[in-house]
Amino acid sequence: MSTLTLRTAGESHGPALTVLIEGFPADVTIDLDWINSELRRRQGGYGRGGRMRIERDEAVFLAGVRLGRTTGAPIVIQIVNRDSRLDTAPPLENPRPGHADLAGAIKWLTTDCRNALERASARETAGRVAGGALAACLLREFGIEVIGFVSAVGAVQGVIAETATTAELTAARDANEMYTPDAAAAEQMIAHVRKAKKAGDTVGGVVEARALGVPIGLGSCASWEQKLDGRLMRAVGSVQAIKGVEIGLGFEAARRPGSAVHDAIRFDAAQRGGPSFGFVRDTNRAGGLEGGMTNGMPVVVRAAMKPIATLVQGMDSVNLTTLAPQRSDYERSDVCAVPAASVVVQHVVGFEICAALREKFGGDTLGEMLAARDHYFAAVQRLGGGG
Ligand code: EPS
Repeated sequence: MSTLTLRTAGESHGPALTVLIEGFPADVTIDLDWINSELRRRQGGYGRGGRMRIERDEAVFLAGVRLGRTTGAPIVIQIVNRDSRLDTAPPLENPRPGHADLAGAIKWLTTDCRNALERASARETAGRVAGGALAACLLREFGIEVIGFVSAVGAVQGVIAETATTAELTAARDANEMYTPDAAAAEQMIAHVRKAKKAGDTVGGVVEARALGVPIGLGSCASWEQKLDGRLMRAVGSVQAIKGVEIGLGFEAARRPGSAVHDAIRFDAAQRGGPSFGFVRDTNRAGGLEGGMTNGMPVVVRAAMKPIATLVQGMDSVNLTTLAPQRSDYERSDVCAVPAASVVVQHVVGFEICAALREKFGGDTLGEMLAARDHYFAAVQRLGGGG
């Protein structure tokens, strides 16, 4: 079966997070050091709170891997929580506006928001990063690279060249604590977070993921649920605190005429062997997706993250037992988790592209997938004038 799926389980302060991945092919070499370095990157970034000084996230493969390679069986990854104290964590009865507290407590018929907040916590994203980093080990075999970075924090907007290579973006991004390739903006972003922290407030921002080397034809226009743009938006929109997702120009496309939105097509024989098969665009306003399918250009997805819901200063709320007005509860939290979100969005985008790659090229093993890819590439070369 080639349907790639990822499920997670685990509470923020439970014993561990668990990830179950099914539909992953055999014979993919696991780059465990790199997976763990991505987990560490997710823990970092300027604006994180005390929890990240406690945790040392590491992926432990409990199933589906033997001698460093996948076996084709379901894969289980565990990430142990050091701050494991679920049964002694205090109840929370004054829901934080913006968190899952109120809706979760009502939904599960309790006045204690603890169960909902434990599962809704962004700690869950460690599991999605582990799964996405595993998927990246497969994407690499196809020459596909996904990078994530911060493009804005609050009103501070970074300027990031559309034509930069992943190596350039990675080097610039990793040179500052804001995970943004724009060094000058990073300093202003850090100052903005520092100011919010002093005020007992929190800040959000915008993150971007770019996938390079993705060939034309992943996803489908045949059926709405197979459309890759919709699947990417669902995956990214489900990341904790994300309130907006756009592909390519996104909302800006609505303001422009068609001639300033669509990406003209030209043929360049020198690029025939590449992901565009020579059907080149000089702009990428579509963000690499047309009709629910990849078009050979980089896939570009941006996400808006709202500020963290836990405010030191609190907000007006209501006690769920007394129904009297109360300031919302304060739990130890982050002031800004936008850098962490850039790592998460990078990996959920990578995972969805990997799922689309599995659907297109199928097979039980990496070798069969690569053979199907070669067959597809050769068949495309036979189209049109090259036939
Ligand atoms: C979170 C609250 C904080 C964050 C947490 C998300 O955790 P704690 O309540 O233990 O201080 O640090 O994020 C993570 C633990 C993580 O791994 O990203 C929340 O309420 O969502």
